[in-house]
Amino acid sequence: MTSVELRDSILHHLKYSLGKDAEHAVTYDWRMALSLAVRDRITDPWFDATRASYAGQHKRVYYLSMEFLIGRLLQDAIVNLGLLETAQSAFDEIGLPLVDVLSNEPDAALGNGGLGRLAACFIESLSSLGVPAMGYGIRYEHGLFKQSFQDGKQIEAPEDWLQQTHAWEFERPESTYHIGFGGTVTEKNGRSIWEPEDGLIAQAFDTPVIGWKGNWANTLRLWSARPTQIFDLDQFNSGDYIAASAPETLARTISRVLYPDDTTPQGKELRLKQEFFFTAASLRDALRRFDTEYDDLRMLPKKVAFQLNDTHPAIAGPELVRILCDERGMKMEDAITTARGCLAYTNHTLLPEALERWSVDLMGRLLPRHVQIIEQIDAAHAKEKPKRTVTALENGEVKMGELAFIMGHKVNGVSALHTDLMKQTVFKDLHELHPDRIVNQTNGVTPRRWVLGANPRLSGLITDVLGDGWVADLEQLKGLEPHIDDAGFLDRFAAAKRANKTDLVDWVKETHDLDLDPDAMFDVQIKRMHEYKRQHLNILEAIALWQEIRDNPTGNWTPRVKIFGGKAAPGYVFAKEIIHLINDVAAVLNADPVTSKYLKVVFLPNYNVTMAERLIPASDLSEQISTAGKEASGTGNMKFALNGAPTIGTLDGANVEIREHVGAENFFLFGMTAPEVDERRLLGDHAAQAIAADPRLARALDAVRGDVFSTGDAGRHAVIADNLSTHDYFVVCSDFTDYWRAQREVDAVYADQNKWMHMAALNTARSGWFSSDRSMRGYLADIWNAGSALPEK
Ligand code: CR1
Repeated sequence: MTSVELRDSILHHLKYSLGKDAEHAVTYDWRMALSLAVRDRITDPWFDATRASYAGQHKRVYYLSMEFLIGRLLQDAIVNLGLLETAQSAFDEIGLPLVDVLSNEPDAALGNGGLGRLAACFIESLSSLGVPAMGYGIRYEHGLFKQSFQDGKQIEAPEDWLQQTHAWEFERPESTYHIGFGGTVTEKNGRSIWEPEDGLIAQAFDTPVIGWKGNWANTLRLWSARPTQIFDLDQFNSGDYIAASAPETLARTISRVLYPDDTTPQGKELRLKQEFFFTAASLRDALRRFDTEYDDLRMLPKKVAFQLNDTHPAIAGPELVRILCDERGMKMEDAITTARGCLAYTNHTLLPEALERWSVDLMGRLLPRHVQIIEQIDAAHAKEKPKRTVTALENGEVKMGELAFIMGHKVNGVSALHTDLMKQTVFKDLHELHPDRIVNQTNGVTPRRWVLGANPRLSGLITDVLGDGWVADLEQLKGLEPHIDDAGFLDRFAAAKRANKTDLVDWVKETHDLDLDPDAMFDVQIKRMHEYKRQHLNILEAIALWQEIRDNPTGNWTPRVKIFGGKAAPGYVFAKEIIHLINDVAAVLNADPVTSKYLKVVFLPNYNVTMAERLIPASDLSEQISTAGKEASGTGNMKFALNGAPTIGTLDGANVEIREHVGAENFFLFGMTAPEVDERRLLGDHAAQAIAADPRLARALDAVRGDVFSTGDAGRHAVIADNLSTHDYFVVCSDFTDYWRAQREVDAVYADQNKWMHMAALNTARSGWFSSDRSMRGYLADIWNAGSALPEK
């Protein structure tokens, strides 16, 4: 496509799809017109892919996920279609900067963090690999909340990304399913029949996901909830307008927000309903597609793979069994075996509070037949493993992790360490019963978005040296290694980083009116706020460093900016306290005339995918400092390494593998290992011991406890100081001293820019293994037994 053709297509859409005259068009109109013009280019490959999937009778992969953190889609589509330069010239002619048009797009915030972003990377990789696949999820009207700060505290407001027309989706009014809740189960001729009492409609919205070079496109199908009866006219006519629209309001609630606060019984019920709603609709949809091609249900495991992204869709097990048995007449045992042949489960966390459990009371009320089926699944499992079995139903609760494990033919962890810990802890007993079921698939990230799209400067350098084959085969980055010492390579590498940092400095100035020095080290921790991720360890180190600089202001300090970003769950009080502390510390440090040239702290509000794309290419240091054993994998850690930011981190999650790949000498390791953490916790007073042994730590904690950072409201942050100096479950204090040591090592290396850039470039060259293409190949081979439908090259 030439830039003239693209320009004409844009102008055509501006006029005929948006009804705007170019003279009066605002940025929004241009962005929509460009999106529609680009979408037109996706439609043919998308149709071709669908036809090829049917024609080749390929096995289909269905990725069921509560979250798809897709972010902006326009630039991604343009990059994958190879239209970046074309779009650039088209807008040069139109007379508008393309960046302004691209940044007009709202972030689709249909996810919380890593789990949702992983789903988005996987769907893109499946398209790039040409695998017939589909993502299934919920079309949340308001995704994750919008975060802002007031007096340093987190304020939550509803996200409104769907206020504007979503340019990428196709509404499918004909693709609807009735989803039932409640009611009774009756027996007729030996078959159980569930007659739900309430119900609602799941309606599909499709977004095409185009792969690299536009060779293949898959669909992300998101379900929106609608009432069965839109409106009660009798009530309206009698004047009760609110009651008249109650059914609609109630139904819409299901697809309104991501993770409603489930600290209340209503919140819990809503969440379980959401999970069943999208899972049931997705299974029915996949079976409908199967029925158009095959008539023998026993073929199902050969032709269909359902991947459960965490336990949220784990109800798929009993629901698929119910459909096969109650509706299609299969024998219960065959139904269980067939369902298991299709299902596999990815575990993303060992944190007990995140492993879902539902009370049998609640589940029985909403899904009475499913509780019966879960009992039968347990019974069949006990028959299979009579000596010593494990059940999903226990003490009046349904344990969704166990259910997903028992109903999956494969269960995977998301990093080597996490998978090992799964075997030793949460699924120890089940693993002993089924030693072949657990496999590892280390996470990955898509190079199209996270290197090519987000970091054009670095990408340009890589392509100059290697050609563009690396984009679809990221391990080719290894080819950079012999060039690192070539004349000019490191200079160009450093210049790209420096220019990315300058862009960030300009943006921070413009949006937050803060002055940052691009020569300072940009030390970045961006991720959800959680005690196990230990943003408080990071800020404690900042406090200690500030105190030390004040003691010795003429010392040889390496200038640093600590940048934070991340949202705290609305009900997670302590995580919000940490945000408050970081903001208060930032206010004091940034206003200090003596120290602020060496140390600043910035907390950027409303961290999201777009902000990550801005920050990661401009980062020098990647903070991956979780308590060992707690971070299942991490994926941000991979993005930083790829973009040439060495890690300071613990031996946790995929950090372990990153360190193996980039080399121990290019990774700043600190802290206890997972077994050491467990052992340390056995000492009742581990925090007190650590504080007694390290005066720096004691002094920093005193500052937190006192009124140094409390602007007149003394004791404001005492909760944090008290927590850390008493039970300190996440062993912040016990890791502090070693963290401090590692940070000073970082300072020393950074002060030698040549050494630093060498290390940074090696991080890029050696991180190619962390592509989500590699992860997807692993799932295809070890879990799905499926493959690409594209002809071999
Ligand atoms: C983990 O915390 C991992 C992602 C994706 C998260 C993180 O370490 O990288 O999953 N888990 O695998 C999660 O969100 C509900 O659990």
